[in-house]
Amino acid sequence: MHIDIITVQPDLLKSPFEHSIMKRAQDKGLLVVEIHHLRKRAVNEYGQIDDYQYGGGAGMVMMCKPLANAIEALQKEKIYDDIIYLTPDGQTLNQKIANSLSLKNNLLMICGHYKGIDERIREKYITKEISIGDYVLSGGELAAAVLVDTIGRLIPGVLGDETSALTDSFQDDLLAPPVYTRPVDWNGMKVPDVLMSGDHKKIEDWRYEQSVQRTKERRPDLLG
Ligand code: 6GU
Repeated sequence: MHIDIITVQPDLLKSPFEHSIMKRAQDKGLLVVEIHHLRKRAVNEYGQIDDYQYGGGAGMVMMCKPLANAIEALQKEKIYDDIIYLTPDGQTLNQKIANSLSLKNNLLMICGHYKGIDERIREKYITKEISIGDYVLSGGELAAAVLVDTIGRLIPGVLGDETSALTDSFQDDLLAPPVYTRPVDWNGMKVPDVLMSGDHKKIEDWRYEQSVQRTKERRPDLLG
């Protein structure tokens, strides 16, 4: 998968993909992430990419021309399955959306700042609008990092069996069960006997029950 990201804060997007599973995905050649600095498309020598909003009001709006130029330059090289705008008024990200995006080949993500981007860019180019939750971030970069991470780990071949995404919380609308490692007795707190029984069927049943119980207690909304 190839993911292009257009941003005015390229430094914010350096580190998130240089570690752990995102690094492994790129090292294996399964994921390429390319950051594109919108400032290179500025309308003047001062690096301007935003302007006051029509109708008045506080906050700047990202202008059409720099964004259109950046998007169209990238579209000359690739056909995008989706052009995604990260915005608090988008569809709230969940595992189902992540699963479906993980099957795409080329994605373009646009990070907004200030009051956001001119509505005409949304109308003309954007095919999906995604929010990562009901709170406000200073810009779309951290949201883009979250989106790339959640998609990237689902790309076939990125995770080995030992870290299979299939057993993650939310994968079947259930939270993950509790997990334990050595020692068996930590200051009098013991690991549940069933996990040491060696009976795989029993362990599987126990984990499923724990998942259901945990989901009922913490996220009854997931059970429908
Ligand atoms: Cl995608 N952008 C911003 N600026 N804030 C957010 C968000 C996105 N998702 C949740 N809050």
